Amino acid sequence: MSVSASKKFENFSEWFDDVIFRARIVDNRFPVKGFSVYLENGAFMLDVIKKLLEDELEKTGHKKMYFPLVTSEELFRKEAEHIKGFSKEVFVIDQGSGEQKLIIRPTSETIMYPMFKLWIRSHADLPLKVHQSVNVYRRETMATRALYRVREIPWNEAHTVHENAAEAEKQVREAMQIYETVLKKLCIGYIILKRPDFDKFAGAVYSIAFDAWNPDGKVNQVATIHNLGRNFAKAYEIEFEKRDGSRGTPYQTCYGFGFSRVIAAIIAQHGDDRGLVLPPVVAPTQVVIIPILFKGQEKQILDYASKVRDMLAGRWRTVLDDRDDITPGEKFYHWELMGVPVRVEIGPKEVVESSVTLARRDTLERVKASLDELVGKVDELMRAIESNLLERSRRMMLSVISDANNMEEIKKILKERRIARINWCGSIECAEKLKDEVGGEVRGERYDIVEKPFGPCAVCGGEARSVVYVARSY
Ligand code: PR8
Repeated sequence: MSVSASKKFENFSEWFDDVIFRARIVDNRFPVKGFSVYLENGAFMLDVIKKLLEDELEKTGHKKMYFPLVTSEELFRKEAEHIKGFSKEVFVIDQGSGEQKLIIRPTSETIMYPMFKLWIRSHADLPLKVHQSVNVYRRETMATRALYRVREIPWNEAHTVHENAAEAEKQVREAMQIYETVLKKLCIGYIILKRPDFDKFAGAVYSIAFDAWNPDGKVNQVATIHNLGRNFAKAYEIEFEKRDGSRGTPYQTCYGFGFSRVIAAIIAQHGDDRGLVLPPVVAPTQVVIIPILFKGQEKQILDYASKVRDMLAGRWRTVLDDRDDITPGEKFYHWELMGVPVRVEIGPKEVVESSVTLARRDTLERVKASLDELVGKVDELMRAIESNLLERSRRMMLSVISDANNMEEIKKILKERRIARINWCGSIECAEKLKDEVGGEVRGERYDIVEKPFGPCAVCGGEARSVVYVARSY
């Protein structure tokens, strides 16, 4: 994949805004900052992704519940770090006439945990694992960006409570596997990083994050997992009777999966200058059949195309585009923009031969198949598209990372819209210097693999404590 020869890589913002609008994902013209409309294809993808994730959560014993949209100021203020992190970002409903103000959830810890306190009595009530797919609201002060940084955030949040620290630690691993499973199905390339302490979730002991590559070099944090230790349990007075009969404070985790950012990653990582390229699992239309009509043979061709549609429709979301007011070329253009994985072309030759011509969206390759082979061949193509997209995206993730040994090298890498891997002494001063002088954030060290420092701190030259990734972000 060439990093320079396309509009997507050269002028990402323009490409992205154009594609999400024309492919009917999002209309971002709603006149309130950070709020937008999910059009039919965006809404469809959102529902599919939600279902993929919820299935994995249910399989691993998470119970689905729905909690209120609001919390009270009193509940919101219980965990000191949490307030610090979120108080500037909340939307407040002023009810007037002396009634207490309500705070719209920026996340649901302060709404769920007072209920956990009521529900948890003894070790027999643990582990408690709940989740909900809802919108949360954050008055983002930074520039908002469709899907990437919004103020109405569609996500899934899961919250768990455990008897001891080891169980909570195990839960972090389980959450990681769940997110990996779903992101793999969507063919997304990412790295898993443990955030530096200064960037962890407000109130957490540590946070890990999934950073997905983006064509403009900014990383896209699609999901995070937080080990909360006992910080919230203490603040919300969640206690339980331990196995030995004594009272104890449980350990908690929470994790969130940002649906809009995942949609953004699918579009940004797989798309090309013709538009969307969708992994079959999330494509609203998976197969489009385009009849190439010739004078005098319209009926035979359309009848044959209908037969082909009937063979595929029960298996794949299939559309027969039999519009007669636009040309086949215009139809190709339209469905390529929509990212439909497989196109079936049917002209007079195919009717005579009892065959079809199949075109795959990811590589634009075309192959012929006989009608007998049709179903098997389409299945095969779908699998091939899925594995190609995954491979391509994973390769891209690795190829945008380069080692840097000093500020100059870091600057150069970020300028090339890439991610720098550096040795870091661990000091906040060096992280701040990076931010001020090269605009890069220390995103953290790898969580899934161990990486040992290979030189001194790239910023101050002092002894390095860890290998971290530096990038710009959304
Ligand atoms: C938590 N509490 O809150 P988190 N636009 C789009 N996506 C966003 C935005 C935004 N403005 N802000 C966050 N996200 C924890 C875990 C319950 C769940 C998405 O964690 O603040 C991002 O993908 O890290 C982020 O990783 C995820 O929500 C969780 O948000």
